[in-house]
Amino acid sequence: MKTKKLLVSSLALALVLGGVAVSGSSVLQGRFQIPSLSVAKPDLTISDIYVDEDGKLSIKQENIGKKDAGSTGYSTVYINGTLEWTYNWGTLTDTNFRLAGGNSILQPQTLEGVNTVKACIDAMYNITEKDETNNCLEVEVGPDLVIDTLAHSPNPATDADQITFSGLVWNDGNAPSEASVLEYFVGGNTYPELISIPSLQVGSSLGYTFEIVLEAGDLTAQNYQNDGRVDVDNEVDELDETNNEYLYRYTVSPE
Ligand SMILES: [Ca+2]
Ligand SMILES: [Ca+2]
Ligand SMILES: [Ca+2]
Ligand SMILES: [Ca+2]
Repeated sequence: MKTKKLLVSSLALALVLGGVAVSGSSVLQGRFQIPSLSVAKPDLTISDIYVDEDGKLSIKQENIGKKDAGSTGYSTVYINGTLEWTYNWGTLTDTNFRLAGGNSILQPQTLEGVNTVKACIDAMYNITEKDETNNCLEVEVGPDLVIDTLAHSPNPATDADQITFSGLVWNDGNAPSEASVLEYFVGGNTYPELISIPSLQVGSSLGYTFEIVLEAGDLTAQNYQNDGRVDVDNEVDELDETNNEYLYRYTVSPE
């Protein structure tokens, strides 16, 4: 097999060299058409869809090809299966996405809740591209609150310690979340602690850390299970409503 490949490569090289050597001959150029194999083309794509920190739907248009795309073209945006906007590129102020290696963020309007957004670039097929199959992207956008990183201090704790429970609520989605309420039951308590969680941007580093402090002697020595539930009143429509609870087990020992 190696020998065969080598032979094919040598033949291709010979053809290329032949093409260069006889580049003055229109007959041979027409027959081999070697130069067309290496012609650079644009490759337009939608590389990301999200809602930004100001609540605006944001669509990243890019040219990942090696050649600028022409100026005539259209992009379309669908919300939940309905065509909402058709953009004529000639009306856009930022058209860096047409340039090789360039990109632009298209922001139609603010968008709340959970929505399926589909965007297509070169939707009317005006541009010949290296790859015509990567021009549309569909993404479900919305917030996703999660409760995480539950802990207690000191750990291990005794029945003579003041115990601090802590945890992190953060937004694992791709859109900011509205304000919500966290319900946190300590041990077998009948009534939960209710903690107001502010509007959260996307990312664990932008989450909200809460603390609940119990006085020494509030918990007797035994095993416990705390139960934390984020967005307990379901004020926030989320990409995932099934990941909002966290059970936290620990032991309080006798002093
Ligand atoms: Ca493309
Ligand atoms: Ca195209
Ligand atoms: Ca969630
Ligand atoms: Ca919810």
